[in-house]
Amino acid sequence: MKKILFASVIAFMAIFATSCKDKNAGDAPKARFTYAVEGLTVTFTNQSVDAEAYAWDFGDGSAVSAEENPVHEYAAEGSYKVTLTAKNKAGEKAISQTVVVEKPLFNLKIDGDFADWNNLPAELLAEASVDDWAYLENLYKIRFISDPKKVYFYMEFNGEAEEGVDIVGQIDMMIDIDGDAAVGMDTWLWSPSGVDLLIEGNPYPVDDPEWPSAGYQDAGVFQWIGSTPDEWLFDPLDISGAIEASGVVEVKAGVKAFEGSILRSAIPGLKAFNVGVFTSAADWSGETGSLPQINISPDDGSNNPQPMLQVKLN
Ligand SMILES: [Ca+2]
Ligand SMILES: [Ca+2]
Repeated sequence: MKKILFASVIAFMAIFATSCKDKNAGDAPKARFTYAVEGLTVTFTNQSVDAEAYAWDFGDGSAVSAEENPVHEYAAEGSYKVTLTAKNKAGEKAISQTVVVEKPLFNLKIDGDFADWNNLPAELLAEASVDDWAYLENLYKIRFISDPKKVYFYMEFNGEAEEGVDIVGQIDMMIDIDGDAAVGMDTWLWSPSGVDLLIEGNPYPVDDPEWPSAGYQDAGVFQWIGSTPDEWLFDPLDISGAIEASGVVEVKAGVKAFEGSILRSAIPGLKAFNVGVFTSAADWSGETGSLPQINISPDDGSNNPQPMLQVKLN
């Protein structure tokens, strides 16, 4: 009898303890997180439920962080076991995930400061400049480089205006994205061409009620839909947000430049990036620049187009 009574007391106490916990302290939290890797930097997003405090162990021997959504930079590439412990008055729960970070191929920021273009791996950089005898001479230099996420570009051009019209007011990037010169539009500017994609925009802000633009980030992206290589026939692709661009900056008297990037995943069917760039006056009155440059012979006037610039896609 005594034994039974004792058991009942225990049972009663257990029920009492459970109900107390439910009423006053709630449930132990659930620990959850997601993360995004950019080079050696990882941005963690906490998705824990019912937590009041956190402890992040980044798995690299660094100090534990109590931040809710920390950003952590690893000193070296590798694979790290990251543990998030979520806590509240009722207890704590931990969850671990393995995070892999890799050294970026290079560091470029789209910020209007072009010094970062001087420190890039030469084997990845594709560039072209103009000679002063070129037929179209106002686009001075183009540079392209790609990492697994983006294709970056830098362009330098005549920043002057004639009778109030910018000599370089439209910039067209013509791109062979399938690496097949036999598919796509042909041009007289480069050979072979095989253009499948066109990116066209003004690097300066345009205050036009019909076509307002804050800069090259608002450039139009178009897919070639012609049936014969001589047809200039393009359909707009809605990939808003895929282009990033700095403002135009004067780099020396009369010479202006800007930089930008294109998100690779936004371009359907991107297998190659062979590119030629031409510029037009702001009022579309004529072409003003082209790179790789047009080789019209000073001797006999014959046109000997160069191939487009081949950008290595890593
Ligand atoms: Ca920069
Ligand atoms: Ca093509």
